[in-house]
Amino acid sequence: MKLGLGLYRHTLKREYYDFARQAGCTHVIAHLVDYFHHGDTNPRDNQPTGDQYEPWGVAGDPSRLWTVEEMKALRREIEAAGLTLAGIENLDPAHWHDILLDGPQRARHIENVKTIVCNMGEAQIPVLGYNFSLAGVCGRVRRPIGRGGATVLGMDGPADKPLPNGMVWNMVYDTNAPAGDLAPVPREAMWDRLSRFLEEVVPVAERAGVTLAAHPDDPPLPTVRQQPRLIHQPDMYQRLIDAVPSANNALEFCVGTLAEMTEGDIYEVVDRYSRQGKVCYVHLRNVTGKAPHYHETFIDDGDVDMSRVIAILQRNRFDGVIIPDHTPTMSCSAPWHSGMAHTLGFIAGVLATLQRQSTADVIELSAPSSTGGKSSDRRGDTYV
Ligand SMILES: [Mn+2]
Repeated sequence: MKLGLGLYRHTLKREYYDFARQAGCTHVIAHLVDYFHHGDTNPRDNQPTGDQYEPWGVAGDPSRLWTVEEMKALRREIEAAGLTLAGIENLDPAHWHDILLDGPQRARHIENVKTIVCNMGEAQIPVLGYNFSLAGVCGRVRRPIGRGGATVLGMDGPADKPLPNGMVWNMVYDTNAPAGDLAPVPREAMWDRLSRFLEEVVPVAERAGVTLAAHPDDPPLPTVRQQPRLIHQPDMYQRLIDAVPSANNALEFCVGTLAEMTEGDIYEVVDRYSRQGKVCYVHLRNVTGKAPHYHETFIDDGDVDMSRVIAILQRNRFDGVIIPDHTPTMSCSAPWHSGMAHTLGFIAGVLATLQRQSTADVIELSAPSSTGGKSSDRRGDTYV
């Protein structure tokens, strides 16, 4: 397992790379979408927040796709700082909104995504994280209710205000959209959109050497803003995987979102998907409660035993990157950095402990056993 840090577009610079290395990271996941563009309710010193129904910001230039040259330059500058660029997280709504909406520009937007995937392959960036969601990450509120009065994000109940025209995935893609709201999309129609997307793009990703990694719907509710969510219970990830079986169709495995879901046991869920080899990379975040009544917590302070989650991933030979997802902000002059450093330190500590245990196991297993040797069965088939 590798320790990484996710960096937003405006933080893709040397100062942040050095911070990542100092905290023990070897890898970076880069966001190229600028979620904060014209985002008046979305300050740049934290994860993208917005207000409960306010969008993060305005999407990018629809005619300007990420080029091979800029992605190569990014990979090289990250490598020059001593890190590896493990992947790019999220597509810009400007480039693919009509795939989500099944709109008139769908064919062009499919070509956009294929081009981006091919460009990534040429730039030797192996992973594209995405989130196939109409409402996106929205409906959350901020409260100073974390440990020590830390400000955290969460939900106080459903978020059903309809999605206005011109907005998708919590960003505005058309500032001149006519007044009105998007009519609710039938759930199966949305699944059909996802299946068609995968059928068309996965073969291109295979040839390009790029893995598509799907984030579950965060927050995970059957509907948000009256639009269906596809991955709002743990079992639904399997439908996505089975839609187009391929090593390049995998998961951006968000433990916090999965833990917010009302069904399933988070440890069994981690075991089930990592055992299949479908976990491409991991977002690690702790929470307390279940959607739509939950809030984010410090990594060591929520409902989930994160050391157990990491131990299950290790036992199933997960060898990808773990990044902190979101954290509460801390009361100091660098609220985002301190939250991240705290989480990274926790993960690094668990990884070091597991490494020490596995080394001890090897020593123990190679020594003559006086008890007839049941030690190789010690880990058994359970996910505990
Ligand atoms: Mn996540």
